[in-house]
Amino acid sequence: MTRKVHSTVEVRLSEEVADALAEGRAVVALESNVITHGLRYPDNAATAHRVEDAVREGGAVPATVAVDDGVIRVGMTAADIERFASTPGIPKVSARDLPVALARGGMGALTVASSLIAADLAGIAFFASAGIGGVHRGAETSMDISSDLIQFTRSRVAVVCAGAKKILDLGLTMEYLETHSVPVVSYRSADFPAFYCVSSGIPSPCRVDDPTVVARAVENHWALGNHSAFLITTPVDAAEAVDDAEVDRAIEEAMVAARRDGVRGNAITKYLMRAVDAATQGRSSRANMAVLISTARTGGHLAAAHARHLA
Ligand code: PSU
Ligand code: MN
Repeated sequence: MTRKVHSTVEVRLSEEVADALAEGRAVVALESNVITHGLRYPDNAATAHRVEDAVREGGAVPATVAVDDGVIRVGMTAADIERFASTPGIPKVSARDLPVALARGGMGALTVASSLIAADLAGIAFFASAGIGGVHRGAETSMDISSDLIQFTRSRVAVVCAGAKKILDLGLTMEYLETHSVPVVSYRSADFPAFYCVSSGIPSPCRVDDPTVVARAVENHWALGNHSAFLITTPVDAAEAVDDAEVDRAIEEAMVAARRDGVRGNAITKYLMRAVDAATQGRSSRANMAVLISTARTGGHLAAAHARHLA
């Protein structure tokens, strides 16, 4: 099924996603940058499938989003996922890169920010990913703030995540979200999580345990006229988490190496993640896979509660 939006941008929904949306069933959008720039092949392909299965277990239809052949694809086949996972050099496409990526044609991997644009255009209310971008450590001199945060102020999508990676400055990330009135609700947990660590050490501004209350709150946010995201956090299972101190040390070392190698801009996230993975002998990658799957399951469960609320 094909839909044209704003006359020049084509948003192509898979039949399953189009049917689910038409019938008011729950759909959860999923990013593709984590496939191409997060994990390595073949772990990335296997994880992308397990993430889709987890959304289904939660009670929703998964919709992985990507740029393919100059159109925004919403909902991908197993063959599409395999192609994205195994093709080297697919560009990372964040919000500002999207117009040129679509004009050029070819493949593009969508970040959280550009995935929210795709979800909003397709009419999908929920998105799940393990770790959002945020304010980087040292942002007071580098000015590096992920456009994920800016997009949260523009897209009407509920974002389910395990907080943000510890490679970021999580305190400043929370301040940014507060300044821009992006609600942050922690589902069945007290702290703002830190991706593959259960807690960032920062208490969440708000804990909610009832999925119906989450669903109502999301709708209230939009009913109040906000054209912005609603953040819901869910932490990694303690058994899958990595040790805080070990990750912190690895990050400090990776940041020194990044400065030495002159890495900055949109390449820094992947560089730091890979360095932390090497320093933890692959433990952070395994935790990364676990947290992607658990977040997707909770995303499916909350999207289903939201669809029931609207029914
Ligand atoms: N979180 C991860 N791994 C990732 C990313 C986030 O655990 O690869 C990606 C997401 O696609 C996110 C992007 O949207 O990094 C943010 O990049 P930047 O900081 O350049 O905006
Ligand atoms: Mn950046």
